[in-house]
Amino acid sequence: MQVKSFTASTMEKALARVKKELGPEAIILSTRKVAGGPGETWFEVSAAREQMFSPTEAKPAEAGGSAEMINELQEIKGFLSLLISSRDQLTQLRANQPLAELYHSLLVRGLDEKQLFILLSKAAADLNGEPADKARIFNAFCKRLVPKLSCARPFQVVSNASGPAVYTFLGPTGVGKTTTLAKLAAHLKIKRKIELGVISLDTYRIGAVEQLKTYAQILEIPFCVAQSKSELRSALDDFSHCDAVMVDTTGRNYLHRDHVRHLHSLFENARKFSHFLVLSATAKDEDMRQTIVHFREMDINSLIFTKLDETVHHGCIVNQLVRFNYPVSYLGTGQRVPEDIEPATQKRLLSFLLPVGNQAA
Ligand SMILES: Nc1nc2c(ncn2[C@@H]2O[C@H](COP(=O)(O)OP(=O)(O)O)[C@@H](O)[C@H]2O)c(=O)[nH]1
Ligand SMILES: [Mg+2]
Repeated sequence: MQVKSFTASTMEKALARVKKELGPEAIILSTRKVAGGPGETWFEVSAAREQMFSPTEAKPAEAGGSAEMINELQEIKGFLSLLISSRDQLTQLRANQPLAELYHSLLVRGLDEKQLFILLSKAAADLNGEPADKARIFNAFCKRLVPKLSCARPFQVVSNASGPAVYTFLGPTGVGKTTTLAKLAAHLKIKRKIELGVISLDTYRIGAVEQLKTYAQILEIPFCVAQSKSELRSALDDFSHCDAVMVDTTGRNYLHRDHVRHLHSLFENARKFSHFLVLSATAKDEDMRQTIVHFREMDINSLIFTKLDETVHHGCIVNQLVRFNYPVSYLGTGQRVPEDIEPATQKRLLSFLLPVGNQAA
């Protein structure tokens, strides 16, 4: 990244110099008025552009290093545009140095800039004239956040008092629904000795049932496939002696609301289901938000976030909890079945705000 400042007698002239020297791709970092000669005002523009080289131009011996540098540059570029897009908030925060520093450090953990700004401003106001150092503001911020980080314990009591409890695993394709179901089924069957049944609801006839069938066989849990609403009903009847039934679904692109509606229709007018909405921590914040919005028409028991091991920034999990009123029940932390899953706790969720390496395990 090359950063340069340009000064000229008018803003237009300064910008024209930026364009001439750094090219049309230049990113404007800041503009300000500066004192020129006596009684004169000049304009200064700081701008940046990426260095002009590409991986294909690099010599073979340098290729590895260059690719790494390009990655870093891309990260810096992304961060700079993030800073620029949130400059209105920053102007307000800049006056308060510790607040501004906290804002930056939480922003890079993936927290939503607007929510962050609101919560931090409230936290600063909570201090009521106490010295506003970083630790105190962070404490007040956490106090504001904690009530929004609720955790669910869906399997605390599992009994067949009024028929089996039915748990469904819903969510986009590839997030880890089947794997999570298998992890939890293993836990319930082996540690809790709960009598289980597993149904694979494959209404799109994708045929992705082998994976779950194998897990069910290993765990010696009765398994069946249902391909329609009526088949689901009769499968549930077959498992009426169980304490709990777990229903896997074939994921779809739930950015389309119609796909959620179709899924919803399969569970309507039937018994009470506990729906888990499974989401991957690696998904983009906005896509996750949109998916949850579409699922609001269903009665979601709790959210499950998977693939925490595949990303270092978990802020987008916190964002969904601040935005929506859903509790989290489990966090998936790897591919191993059944080990890589843990019940969500407030402590663990709060640790997502700390620098990587200081997070609770
Ligand atoms: N790294 C990691 N991979 C996971 C996790 N959960 C699931 N996976 C992997 O994600 C892929 C898709 O999982 P699957 O359960 O088939 O997703 P589904 O399409 O939602 O049922 C598989 O390769 C899983 O091993 C997790 O917590 N961490
Ligand atoms: Mg699956």
